[in-house]
Amino acid sequence: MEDIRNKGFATQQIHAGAKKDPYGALTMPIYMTSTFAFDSVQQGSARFALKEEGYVYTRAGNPTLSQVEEKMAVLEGGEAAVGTASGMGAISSAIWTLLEAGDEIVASNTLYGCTFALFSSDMPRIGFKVHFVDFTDLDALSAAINEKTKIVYFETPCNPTLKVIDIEAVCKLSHEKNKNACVMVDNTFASPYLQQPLKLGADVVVHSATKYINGHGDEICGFIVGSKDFIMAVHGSGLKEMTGAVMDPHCAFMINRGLGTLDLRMEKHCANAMEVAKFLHDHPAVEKVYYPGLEDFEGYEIAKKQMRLPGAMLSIDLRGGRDAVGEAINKLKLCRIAVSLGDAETLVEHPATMTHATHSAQDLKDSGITEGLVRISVGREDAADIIDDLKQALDSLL
Ligand code: LCS
Repeated sequence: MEDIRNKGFATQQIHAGAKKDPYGALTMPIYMTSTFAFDSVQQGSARFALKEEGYVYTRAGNPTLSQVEEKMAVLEGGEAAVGTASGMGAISSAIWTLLEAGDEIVASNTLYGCTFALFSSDMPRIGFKVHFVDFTDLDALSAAINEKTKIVYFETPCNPTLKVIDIEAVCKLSHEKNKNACVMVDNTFASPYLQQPLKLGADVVVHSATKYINGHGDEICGFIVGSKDFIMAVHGSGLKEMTGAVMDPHCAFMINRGLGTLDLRMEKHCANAMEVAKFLHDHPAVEKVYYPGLEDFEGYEIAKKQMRLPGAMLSIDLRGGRDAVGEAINKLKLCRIAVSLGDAETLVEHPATMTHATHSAQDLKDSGITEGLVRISVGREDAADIIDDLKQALDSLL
């Protein structure tokens, strides 16, 4: 469908990337093959030289992947996309494609634990300088960007404090300070249904598609979305030669299926999250609720400006601190104690000792993660049942 980019989100999430199948299959089959046979040496050589379109080897491309990659590109408003074996695979493949010796990175000081470890420990270990900044402080951000800055990297809302960063303002400032800087946004917490960073000036979007994009908690995968040239470069080096973190065809099939209901799932997640956030806001055992949909939350106005709905991730500070976390969370009966997010089940975790366990005490402080912080990925159960379960657990603290 040629004019798919002019259609609505629901139409795009179902039809984008659809291909004509030789047998008329409506659903894209799983091309579970490592390699593709050529009709002749000349054909193989032409494909390697990019002089003829067609597939060569699944690490470089596969029809089942192509469909879901085209769909993600359309949903994010990018020219092209590539699927990866995990969210970390997406982040590493994207940054390895860009970096040259001597380049510097400016990164948000509130990030998913493994992304933070990549930037705070692994990148410096191999010689790249990384400056960490609070991206809500535009003066500090401006001071950190220089002529060596190759990548400006952030998530919004941030994992796990839900800090909201003004995408448009950060992109404008970054490009003013260094027109060659690549602004890379991790859109995992929002999904393209809620927020489209490329339309606000970002150069590249990365995803842990393990989360809302898949939505069923049964795959580990990721995406990189950007310009055609950048995605070609990712295919040619970062992904193909450096990380090798390609998405497998079965996973691409599952993601294609998951994406067909993204809008419906996000509407339900967000409606549930708003009810849960309001309940938690008024509960006496809760000191603070971190949720971009609450008017008294710092990021409320920016979230309203750049997100369709405020998402379904939230965190709470318990008045009783770390001791209260163990006491209350172990009493949950319906909500599950687990990391990850975006699944049908409501998932509850303790960032300081789980997703952000590699943070030092200072890192936790800088990212705003308290000992009593509990993160909740509000699922798609009935809101009343989620609230009942949280209530019985929290009431035990009173
Ligand atoms: N980006 C964000 C914002 C994430 O939350 C995660 C994983 C990743 C990237 C990495 O994606 P993966 O390789 O796992 O697909 N976040 C997790 C979390 O908060 N709990 O468990 C995993």
